[in-house]
Amino acid sequence: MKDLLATYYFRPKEGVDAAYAANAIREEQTTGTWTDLSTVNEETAYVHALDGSVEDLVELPDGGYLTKICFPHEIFEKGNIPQYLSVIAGNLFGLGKLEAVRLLDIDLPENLAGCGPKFGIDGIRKIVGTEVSCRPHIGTIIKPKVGLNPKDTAQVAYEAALGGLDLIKDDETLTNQTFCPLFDRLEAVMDALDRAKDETGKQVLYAVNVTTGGDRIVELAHKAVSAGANMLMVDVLTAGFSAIQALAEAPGINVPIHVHRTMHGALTRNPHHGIAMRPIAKLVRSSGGDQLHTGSVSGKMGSKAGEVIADNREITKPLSYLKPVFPVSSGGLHPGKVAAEIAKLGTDIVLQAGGGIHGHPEGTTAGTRAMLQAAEAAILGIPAREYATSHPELAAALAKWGDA
Ligand code: CAP
Ligand code: MG
Repeated sequence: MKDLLATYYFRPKEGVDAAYAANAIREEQTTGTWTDLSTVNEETAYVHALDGSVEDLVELPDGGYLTKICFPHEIFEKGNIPQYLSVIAGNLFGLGKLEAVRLLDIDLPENLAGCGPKFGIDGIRKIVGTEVSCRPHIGTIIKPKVGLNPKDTAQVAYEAALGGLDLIKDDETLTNQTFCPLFDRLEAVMDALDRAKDETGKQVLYAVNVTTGGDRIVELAHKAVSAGANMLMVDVLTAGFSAIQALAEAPGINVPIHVHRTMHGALTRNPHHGIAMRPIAKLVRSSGGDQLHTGSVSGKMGSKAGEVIADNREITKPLSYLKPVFPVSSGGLHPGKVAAEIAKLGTDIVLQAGGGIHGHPEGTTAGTRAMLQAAEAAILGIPAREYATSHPELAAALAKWGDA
């Protein structure tokens, strides 16, 4: 199918017929408005090619409705994701006849898809050298999330790398503030990772947060790569999908893109209204994000396990035209939660811990080791408490945070 099928949940206002409401969504998002138009007549009847259609309407036990709307592919400007969103996720959220409406999913056809990730899971694993071990990547967010200067940030990165992890990243609110200028930080962290590599032999990724205005992000990313960055990070919802797309398509930016989703709760959290994570995740894959925060099953952020599992399946499922995205499980994780994450999400996952590493009683290196030990235990099928009897770093983490 060349057209785009969008699935919505909606609740009509009292007294509004459900079929009328579903059609009102279709009309508002395609060729119509609230009344008939003199500009649509026999001579301009060709515009009806863009009318789209309501394909399905099902009443749900909670009194809401599920509907699928088919948008003709010609209504989209290929590759223009802001325009896609104005069609599938635009005015409809404010329609007065609706109590609530939520975009649940999209079937984005190949002819409308973007270039996709340059690296994907296999490409990232290759850089780090984990392609044969079949374990999750272990990552950390440097904490405190803001405030450290470049020298101290690099020291934390060095200590984390000594523990053997795969990924270090900036937090979503750290960009290029005066207390920690981006290029000073990048240079110091990459130097620290080189020193750690001399000791461990292992290449660690550092996702430097290049989130900035649309007129500056590509230039900033180019400069970051020239200065030695081996991964870039973007806050997709604050910067926009175009930011990812611009970086993924820019010649010369040959490093993976880590995608954070800060602000997503404003869209995803209300189960009846807004935009579910699924379409956001699919658009990130299409735009070229290599790894993406999709939520955890046991962490602090209130994600729903079933949705995280299904979203991860969608962004990792094989497609001939888009590489799979590495799903990132993060937010309140610590070694005691690793077994639950692996049991539900598998091993093709990035498990990130900020507080759960830098809050370890013996410091960052021990915290990193404890996360890796917890992953080893889970993969071997050994309970963390049992594994901890011969792994002191894991024992100290479990003593502080427990194993649930
Ligand atoms: C995790 C994190 C991430 C959250 C965001 C934080 O840190 O860096 O931003 O994971 O949620 O600041 O909370 P901790 P999500 O490990 O210290 O909790 O991944 O669900 O988008
Ligand atoms: Mg964060």
